[in-house]
Amino acid sequence: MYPIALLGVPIDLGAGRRGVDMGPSAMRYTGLQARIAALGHDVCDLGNVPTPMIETGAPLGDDPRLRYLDPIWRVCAELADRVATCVQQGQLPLILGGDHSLAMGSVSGSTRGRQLGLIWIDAHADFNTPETTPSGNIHGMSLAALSGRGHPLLTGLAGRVPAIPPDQIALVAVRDLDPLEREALRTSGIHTFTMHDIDRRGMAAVMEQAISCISHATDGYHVSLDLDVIDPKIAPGVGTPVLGGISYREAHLAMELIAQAGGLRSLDVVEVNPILDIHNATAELAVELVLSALGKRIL
Ligand code: Z70
Ligand code: MN
Ligand code: MN
Ligand code: MN
Repeated sequence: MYPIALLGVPIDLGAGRRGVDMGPSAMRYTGLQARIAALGHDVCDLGNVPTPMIETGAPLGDDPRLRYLDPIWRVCAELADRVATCVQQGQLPLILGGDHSLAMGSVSGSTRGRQLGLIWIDAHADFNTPETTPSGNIHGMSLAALSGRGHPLLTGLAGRVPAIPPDQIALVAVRDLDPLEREALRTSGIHTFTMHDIDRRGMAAVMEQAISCISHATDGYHVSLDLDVIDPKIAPGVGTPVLGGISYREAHLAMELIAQAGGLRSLDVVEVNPILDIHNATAELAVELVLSALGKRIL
């Protein structure tokens, strides 16, 4: 296994609600680094990527369909460089968010000089574009941008468009789509596994298929885990709670299958919102899921 490099990105400019900027602290507070080391991994914490705040004048920009475009692009460009440097040094970057806009940077950096598959585990598809967004929140556009759709500043972060071709992307456990986003997703070529598929076929069958269909002609995969995929009864501390998510057991199973498949090259854990959390339970769960993805087993 690769040495692990932790990178925090306390960004909330891509989300409509404030609080996910505290996600990196909440996850570190649980003893994340020591617990990864206890699995037998080399692990270092590279600190946070500097992120502007609304209060200190982050520019909103003049397009209400792309709120905070310029500062989000800057943070993502910096994150992409830091992640690419980690990869060059043979590390596996673990990115602590922050809202899901940061994945445009982490995935772009991790796929630089190689072709990764992408597994996006989320209640949402994050497949809006400036033309379809109901909110103007860029965290609802990050998967679209990585697949080549959206504002050129965002689609261009990897230096090639698309950063990840749609047929190398698997979207898992989605349950909340906007009407125009849904139409775009249906014809996108992205391998999509909804909550319905998980209910019908079970998480193991879905994850095995998701991993296999993004593993042709790729050098491993990036996993982007949005904590709002988990049912809000178990994970209340997220940016956007949506009823009917995956269970605690299903979430662990998904991460264990990712670990066992052996292709994990980089990982985001995003949208943890300590303001809505109960005794840091969601951050604690996020960290447990990271440990499962990094190979922790019951026996
Ligand atoms: C909605 C939008 C979203 C995450 C919410 C919500 C998107 N589709 N993504 N929480 N992580 O505003 O585009
Ligand atoms: Mn998301
Ligand atoms: Mn989401
Ligand atoms: Mn494919």
